[in-house]
Amino acid sequence: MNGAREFSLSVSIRRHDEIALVIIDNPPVNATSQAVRQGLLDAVEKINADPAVKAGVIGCAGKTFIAGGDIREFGKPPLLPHLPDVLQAIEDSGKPLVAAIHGTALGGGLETALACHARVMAADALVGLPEVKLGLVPGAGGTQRLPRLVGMLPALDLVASGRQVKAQEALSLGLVDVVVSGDVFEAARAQARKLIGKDLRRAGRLEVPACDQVAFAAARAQVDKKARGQIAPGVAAGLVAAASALPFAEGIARERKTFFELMRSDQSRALRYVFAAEREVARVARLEGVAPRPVEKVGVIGAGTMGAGIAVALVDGGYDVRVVETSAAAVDAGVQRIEGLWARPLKSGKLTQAQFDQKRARAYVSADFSALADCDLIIEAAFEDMAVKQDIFSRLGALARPGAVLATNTSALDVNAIAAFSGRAADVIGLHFFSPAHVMRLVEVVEGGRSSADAVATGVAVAKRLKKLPVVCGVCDGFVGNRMLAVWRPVAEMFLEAGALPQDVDGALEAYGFAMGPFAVSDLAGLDIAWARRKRLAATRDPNERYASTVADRLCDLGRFGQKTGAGWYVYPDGKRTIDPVVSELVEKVSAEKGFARKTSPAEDIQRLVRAAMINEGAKILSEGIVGRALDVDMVLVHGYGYPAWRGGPMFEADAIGLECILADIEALRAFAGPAYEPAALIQQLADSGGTFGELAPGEAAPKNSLVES
Ligand code: T1G
Repeated sequence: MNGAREFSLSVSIRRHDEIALVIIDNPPVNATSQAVRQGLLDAVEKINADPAVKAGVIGCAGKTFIAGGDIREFGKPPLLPHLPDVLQAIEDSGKPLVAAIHGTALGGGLETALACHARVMAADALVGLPEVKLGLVPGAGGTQRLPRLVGMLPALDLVASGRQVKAQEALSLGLVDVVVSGDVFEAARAQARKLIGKDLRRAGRLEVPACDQVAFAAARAQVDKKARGQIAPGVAAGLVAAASALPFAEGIARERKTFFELMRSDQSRALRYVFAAEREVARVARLEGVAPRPVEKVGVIGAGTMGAGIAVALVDGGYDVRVVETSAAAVDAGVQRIEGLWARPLKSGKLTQAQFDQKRARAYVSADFSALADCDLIIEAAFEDMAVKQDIFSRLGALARPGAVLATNTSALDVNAIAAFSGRAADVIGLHFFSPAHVMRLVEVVEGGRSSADAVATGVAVAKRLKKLPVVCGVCDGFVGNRMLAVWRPVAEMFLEAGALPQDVDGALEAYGFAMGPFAVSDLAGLDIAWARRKRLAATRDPNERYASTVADRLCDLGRFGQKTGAGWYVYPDGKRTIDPVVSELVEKVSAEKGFARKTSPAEDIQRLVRAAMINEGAKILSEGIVGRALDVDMVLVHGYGYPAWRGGPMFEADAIGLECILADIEALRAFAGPAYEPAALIQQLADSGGTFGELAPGEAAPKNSLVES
């Protein structure tokens, strides 16, 4: 090495004394692309070849340490040098190499650090092996080096969950050696200096610490249970188990083989699609270049469950919030609800008392509507009743400052009608949050027929600042998510009348990977809400158009509104979901009344037809121009309705299965559920032309002059 500085494409070496500083600079997240791998390998060779250098520090430029393998290279033929070989060279280096971790060291990034001889971590950094979240396992030694450093049980937890670990936990696990709040590079240099001339600790050559086999088996069983159909966590657990059974080199070989097998799996393809879609969803072509309006102060109307959750999300996102209620009593209840949402993190220590007080001070709750006058954005989360909305939006039209964006959180009412009440429809959008609003990431940003582009862009920008996933959609009954639910939920109920029981349908969909089946969800949400909606719609809808929820109506007649009344589709002794023979009898009675000869349906039929109903409605939503891209539909279902992410979402899955097959499923659905389930023309067209939903250009499926097309 000559001089103080040498460069490869993305890796440079800087040297002032006997410690060489290896800096990776590969924006945006310093992924281990081919140039980085080659640069690292060259750096290790140079450090070992230069007698003036005694040790090295490996760190990164920019906001983060290496965030992992380069996802853009996944699925393509791997280019030399392979990361495991580079890391082996790091571990085998005759001179000490120390990782200087700031930002996030994830996947291949943490594996690089594990191959170093010591790790220094910034106090606010995070480390983890999130590969299972991409349907993969660590592929560069993570499953073999980690157990040797931290022990079998902690390694199993980290590898199978993919969770990120904070500095203090990493230190106490022995995952890192030093945590610093100051300059991480300086601390790493000091650590490297200490190691000069010492016996180096090489993770791959350590013994795996002994582990209680019974506890390990129990932890593995827990991993399988939690995975609900996802392959990678169980496979990752198996690799950790192999670490104690096989020599290091054999463990590494097995890990690598498994990594490539999973890379080719449908589940990994789906999860990588979801990763990309989560980042793509907020980029809407027609909003490109449209500046959002500046927002600092946000008003929230209503401090019920939704309003309180929205207020907390806004404060957490750094906004000043004014919440208005209608009476002193409602203000008190609202304050309690808002404080209640911060109570748990306060109790667990995630939030200090000072942080709690600060947050609390940023949410001003009052019964004074005029407190909204200087807000930049006002989100109405009041009762779902058009007369209530009319009153609020006509008052807002007069009160809100010019240029303020007015948003409704309605989930069921017409945003265009609500906008009209304000007299300034260009300022009005929908911001449909999902409950609990401070937790759920999905937000449907509803673009009314007269919404201005910058009002919509403002909704997107605010949602992004809240770290949420904004899906821009047009106005229709239920927008994307609830509209699809309104179509597939009745199919679930039809299976009851045909011969299944609630636990059969829930069991089939939970086995499919949904977090909860529809009847369990309905017990959680309360049966009364949908009941009220059915009664409201019954007046205007053709009763034959879709299935009327007879069993659900009977349960409501009995006052069984779900968990809050202790009984609904199930009963809940000690809070545990339990089958109720009363419900079974009721279901059988309704079948008999309607003249159905009950016969059980295989779980596969339930899964196939429910999925067909979703895909069919998703296609209609696309071809009406309610959303521009199939990924918009998928993000709503995955993030708002528990569709298993490892299946990618209904539209992605439809493409993966093949639209010919899906069309046949929809025909079977129509035969089962009636003419309301007419196949969408778009699916037929795509099946005929060999196209897919994923290949459609944004807005391509929509009619000319629709919102998404323009
Ligand atoms: N490869 C390529 N690009 C990546 C990337 C990666 N690993 N991670 C992020 N990006 C892009 C992302 O698409 C976006 O680009 C931009 O960086 C900013 O990301 C052998 C092979 C690091 C915590 O799973 O968790 O290692 O969309 O918007 O909120 O075992 O990105 O703007 O064009 O998310 O600040 C394991 C995935 C890989 C980490 C930053 N690693 N990334 O979050 O910004 S598997 C991961 C993240 C592996 C080895 C195997 C987050 C982040 P664009 P962002 P952020």
